[in-house]
Amino acid sequence: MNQKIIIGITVFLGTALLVAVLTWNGPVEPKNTDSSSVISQENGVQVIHILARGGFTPRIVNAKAGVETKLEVETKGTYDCSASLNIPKLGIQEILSRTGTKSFNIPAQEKGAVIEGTCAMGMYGFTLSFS
Ligand SMILES: [Cu+2]
Repeated sequence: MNQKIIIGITVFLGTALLVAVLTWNGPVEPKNTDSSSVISQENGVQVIHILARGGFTPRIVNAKAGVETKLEVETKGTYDCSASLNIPKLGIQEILSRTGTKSFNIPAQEKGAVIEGTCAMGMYGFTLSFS
């Protein structure tokens, strides 16, 4: 290989690396489907905690049927439309504050019940399924 080609490849790779570093937005928050980490118990009430920012995390929550449930939706510098929350089945249509946590009571659900939430435009969503 002659020197010009080596220099050319080095410049190319260096530029590619620079572009990659400059355009990287940091680690993507895991859109996990592990429900256990977002469900807790509070005086016999099942508490589900969802983060609304760039969508909803987690997107799928497997919750327990037959118990009173509280849904907490947390916003953390949420400047996208996941702050506009719609849960048609519960009659919820809310604009959440940019940062904070809003709680919604969900009556005990039957086994197999599914509650879906979306942003106002329907591009982001999450599903609570009860079993
Ligand atoms: Cu949206």
